[in-house]
Amino acid sequence: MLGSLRVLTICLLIPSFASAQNMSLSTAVTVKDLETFLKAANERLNDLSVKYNQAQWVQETYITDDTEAVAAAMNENYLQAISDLAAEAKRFDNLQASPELTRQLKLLKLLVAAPAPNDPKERAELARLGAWLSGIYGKGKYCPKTGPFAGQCMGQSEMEKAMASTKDPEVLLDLWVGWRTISAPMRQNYTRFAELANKAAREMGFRDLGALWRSNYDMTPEQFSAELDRLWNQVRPLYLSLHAYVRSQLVKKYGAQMVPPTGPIPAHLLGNIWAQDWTHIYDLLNVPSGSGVDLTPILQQKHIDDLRMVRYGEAFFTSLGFEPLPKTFWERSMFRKPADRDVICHASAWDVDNQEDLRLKMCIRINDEDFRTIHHELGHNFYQRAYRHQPFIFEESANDGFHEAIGDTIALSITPEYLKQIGMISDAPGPDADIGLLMHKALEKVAFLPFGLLIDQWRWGVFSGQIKPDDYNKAWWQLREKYQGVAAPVQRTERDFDPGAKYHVPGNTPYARYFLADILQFQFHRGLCRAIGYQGPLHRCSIYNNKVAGERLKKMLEMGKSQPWPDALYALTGERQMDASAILDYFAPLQKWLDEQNANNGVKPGW
Ligand code: X8Z
Ligand code: ZN
Repeated sequence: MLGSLRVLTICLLIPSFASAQNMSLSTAVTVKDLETFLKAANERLNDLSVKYNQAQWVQETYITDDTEAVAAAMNENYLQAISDLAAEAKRFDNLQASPELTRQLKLLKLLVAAPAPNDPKERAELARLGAWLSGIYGKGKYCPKTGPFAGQCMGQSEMEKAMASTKDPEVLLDLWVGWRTISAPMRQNYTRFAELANKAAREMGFRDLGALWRSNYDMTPEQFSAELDRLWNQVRPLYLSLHAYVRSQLVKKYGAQMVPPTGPIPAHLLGNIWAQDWTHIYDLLNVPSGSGVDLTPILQQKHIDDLRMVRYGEAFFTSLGFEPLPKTFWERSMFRKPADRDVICHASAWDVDNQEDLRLKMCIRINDEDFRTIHHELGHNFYQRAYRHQPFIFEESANDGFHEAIGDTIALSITPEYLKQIGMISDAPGPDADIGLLMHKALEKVAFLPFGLLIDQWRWGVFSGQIKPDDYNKAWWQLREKYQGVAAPVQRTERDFDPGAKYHVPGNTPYARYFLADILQFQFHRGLCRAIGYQGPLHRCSIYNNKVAGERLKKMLEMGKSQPWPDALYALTGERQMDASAILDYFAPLQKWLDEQNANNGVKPGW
């Protein structure tokens, strides 16, 4: 395969003495040439990506210097192939071909989140730094010296559990500061990593790496930025209502000294290391009803283990008409945190051979949150399998927000009625529980929105040079305050590197996808509920067991990235625009309630 590509490259040579006519003859490329090129490119990339997936799987489930080196080497090969192919593809720039072929050519350059520089030394350095950053995060542990967790050394998974379990502000502060000691050492290598990936993006013709990331949405990078602003402005009033109410209740709990009644909320008090999901402070919020169904005690009482939790997730998909997961999924996945080695606990879904070798990697805890996260991850796996017949370049979601939204769409169907149907509970709470139910969901989904947005606002600033290394942390906290209305509980300096305490920064995973997914999942949910003729409130709709919904979903998933995303969105919802009106519809009763509470308590939204 490499040989045939080299032959194609040779065709590029234009003899300097060629006449105009000869030139057009010798450089003329045909649609047939393009087809041959793309076929070979898809095969080569598929082959190298499988090798990289295998090495990366081993690295992430067994972090050592050696597995890091092997993963870096495989990544380097894959990156090199993309750079070579992107360069070769230039010969087809002026060729008129079908939209499908032209799209593959365009997407070829956008396949990776960190392209490789042309210089082989720099390429190797970039791959090494990428593996090092991912490894240092996975190995990162904080060992409190005092308090209830003294004597334990905690990685991401234990930290999440600890932050969710205590309301003691001193303990929370210690954990919050402690977790950020793992990221300070990343600063220098992250700076270099960003520099190299940026250089490569420029060599490929993009303004910077951020522009490359924003070019993957079937519109210009500028249009995409504007699109995000539009969506954010649609949901911002809902976020402000929630923020104001939560802050007023935290003032009651912790006092106005600690929580400024009109200012940003201290980031360590929201029940989560990054303040991105606030569900764990539900019981501080004085909501008149319970939170709907909390699965944590139910799973524990019923002795449902990690494997069975995954089986429940699979059963939802099969109820829609999807094939069960392959046998190898159950043999090769990692469901449990191994006791004897460092692994990356942050959950992820894999398709190692880009066909059937689906896997889940997760340190499952037996609780409500992980029950939902399992559905999130399986959404990736069922998507991956649905588009496996596409050429490699199209083996992706319509845009990256779609990939993140599928499992969450399914999880929106985990309604009390569904839980009753599968025997998890005996009675579904009635409409008087709705505010509690919606509040619980809003603490997950609405609280997340500005967080989903700001991570890449920061990275785009870093990549464009607008945010200089000397201001990394300062700019980070400015964005945290601007979008989320949260503040660092203690002074931070440029010796810290707080963005690195979030997996996706050292892992170099673009993050705008999660913001989009947060909007899209409600749009998908509304579309599917309409398609099955459901007419009640959206938060009580479940598509469980509905083959009509399953068929709709499958149709979109099978398209992969072969069509512009508005076409995929249309296939599922009949709509062509990403639209936050569905998330607003879903939470409308809660927003009304929040606004009443805020008005009655004299609480003004904003900070
Ligand atoms: O990273 C994830 C998934 C894997 S794609 C577990 N999520 C984001 C996060 O944890 O920060 C899901 C929600 C947002
Ligand atoms: Zn995901």
